[in-house]
Amino acid sequence: MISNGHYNCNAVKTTPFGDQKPGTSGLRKRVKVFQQPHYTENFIMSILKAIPSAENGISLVVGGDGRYFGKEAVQKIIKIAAGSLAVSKLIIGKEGILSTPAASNLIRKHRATGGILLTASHNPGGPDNDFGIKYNIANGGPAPESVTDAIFENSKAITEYVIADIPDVDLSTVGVTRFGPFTVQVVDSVEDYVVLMKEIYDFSSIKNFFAQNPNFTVLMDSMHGVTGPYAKAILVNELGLPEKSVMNAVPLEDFGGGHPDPNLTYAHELVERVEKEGISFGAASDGDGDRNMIIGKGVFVNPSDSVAVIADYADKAIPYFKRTGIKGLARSMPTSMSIDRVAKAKGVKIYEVPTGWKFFGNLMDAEQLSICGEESFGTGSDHIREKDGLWAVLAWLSILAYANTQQKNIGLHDLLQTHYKKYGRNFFSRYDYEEVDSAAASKVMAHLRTHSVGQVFNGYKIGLCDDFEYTDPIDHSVSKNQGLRFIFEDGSRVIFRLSGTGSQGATVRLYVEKFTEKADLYELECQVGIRDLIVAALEMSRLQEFTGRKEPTVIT
Ligand code: VG1
Ligand code: CO
Repeated sequence: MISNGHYNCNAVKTTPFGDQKPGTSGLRKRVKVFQQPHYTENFIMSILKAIPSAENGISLVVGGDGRYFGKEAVQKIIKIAAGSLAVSKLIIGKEGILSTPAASNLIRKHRATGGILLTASHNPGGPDNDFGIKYNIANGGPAPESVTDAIFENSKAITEYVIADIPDVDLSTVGVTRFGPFTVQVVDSVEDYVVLMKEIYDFSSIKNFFAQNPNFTVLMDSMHGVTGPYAKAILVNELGLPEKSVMNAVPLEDFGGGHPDPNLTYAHELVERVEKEGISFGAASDGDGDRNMIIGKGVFVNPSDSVAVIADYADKAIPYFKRTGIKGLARSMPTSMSIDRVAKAKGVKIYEVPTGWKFFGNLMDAEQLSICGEESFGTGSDHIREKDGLWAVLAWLSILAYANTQQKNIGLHDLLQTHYKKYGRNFFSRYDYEEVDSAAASKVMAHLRTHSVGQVFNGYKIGLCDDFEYTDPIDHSVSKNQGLRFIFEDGSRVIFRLSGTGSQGATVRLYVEKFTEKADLYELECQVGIRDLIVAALEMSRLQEFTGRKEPTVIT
């Protein structure tokens, strides 16, 4: 037993679990795995050990999406942080709740050393589902691979962790609790985030737009994830929309049994209501509030198009970008090249990074990147270092407000069609094959690696193929094996990746993209537009034969 004169600390002997390797975005496992004796403690200790000591002590923001096991994990973090004697302060969201973007904002605002985010994002929650722990660094963004590798190495060598003998901290009231030199500050989860959004957007112009278009209806589905209170504060309290504009607004530990992933499959309740009630603007966000989906009656905004349209309008429709200008644009490799055309027209640089938001952070810190996105319903900017679901919703509302000052009655469908007319259309679709047998998934990838330039599949001739590799232009770190990429001679692309966020078996992601400038294809249903490319992809991967799957789990 050790004492710092204020409380006792107990060293607990432990042994490593070999599987604590963070994936695309933190460590995600079944709750039951995290509930094993020492499992969560080992990982928290491994994170703390990877943080360099700070002169005035380490300060960390802590919070999560409210999923099952979150509150227990917060209390464990408090005790291990106090026990480390290196951490001087924790800033924790009330009830342990913080959306991922709100946590990113708090880290930056408080100039904290970093943050621990308790979320498995879009993965289902509850005792039989997933939990997750992610470490973010001082810029507010997910830790880069150098840090997650260090955490993994620590977890493989751990022999003990130290836990302070202090009582549980009351997370239900905002305030400060001191244990000698160690402070726990519980903060309002929503307040600072609303302030940030008001700095970025002109709320009064959005309100004006609503006032002048009384038939314009909004429905936001928080999917019982973390954004309910944030969406209410912004859409209802600030922008004056009726209370009923936010559905599934109460965060639940198991997301009401749903899969809190805002896509056409899992957000079907929203999709059905938008169609039935003729809603003009529908939106959904995921468990931790960093993803977004934008739809309207009869229209789905593909995330790759979404970031391109936002980038196109940002410096006209959004005060933040009127001030900062557009420094550069970026997308993850599988995301369609729609935004590349906007970058070209604007004369700014476009960056192509691997999948995962952590790859955008350095470019933003170096002031070379303003707006970026991923095809996986992630859109964001350099206002924080995470993707941001409600930010995207407000971006689209701002663009609609602006477009309607130029011409009357412009809706989502008009904005997309105008975009296609100006830039052409990138058909894009992603097929997910979830919980596939891991060995079968490896066979698919191995078979794909045997292909080479010049081979033809369903009429598509391979012009370039590689395993995507990225060298960070700022710190020159190299990330290898980021997805198998086939670019055909007509510029169409087919990409295969294994997911790094699943917790069971393997998830194979197949991405296809095809560009057209034929105006008669701008209204075409996307799946029809890419059908022949899907045939090529299935043929070249022999995916159906190896995995036994005839259909994907989710099509976006
Ligand atoms: C997926 C997405 C990726 C996203 C990541 C985290 O990763 O494809 O684009 O950044 O999830 O999103 P993977 O490795 O499963 O393809 V979130 O909202 O779950 O933090
Ligand atoms: Co998320």
